Amino acid sequence: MHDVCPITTDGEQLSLCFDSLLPATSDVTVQTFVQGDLGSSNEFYDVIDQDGNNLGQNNGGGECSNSYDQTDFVMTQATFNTWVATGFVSFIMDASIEVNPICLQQDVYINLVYSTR
Ligand SMILES: [Ca+2]
Ligand SMILES: [Ca+2]
Repeated sequence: MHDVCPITTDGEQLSLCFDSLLPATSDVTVQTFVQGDLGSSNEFYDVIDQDGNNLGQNNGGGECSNSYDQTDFVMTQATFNTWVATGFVSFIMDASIEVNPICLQQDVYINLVYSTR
């Protein structure tokens, strides 16, 4: 359950939106995956939730590595279900300005992992 979102400009903010989600019966693991221009300490993505909270960074992966680096965050069932009730759940993967579109494979995606019953 994910869309791959390519980065096309320096430091781009990539929006990832999920709809038609079932409410959670557990806390939710937000699995973020990144690949691309991420070889330096100043090259990373901030992960922003739809209330504008910064969940943390995914700064993993090598320079133009063609495999994804995964960083997980956890959000509470209650918060998640508040968002589901609005009809969608969205995140922003906010690239630092040092992340440039210079690699062959340079994109991000998010998986949401939780129980529904
Ligand atoms: Ca780099
Ligand atoms: Ca760079």
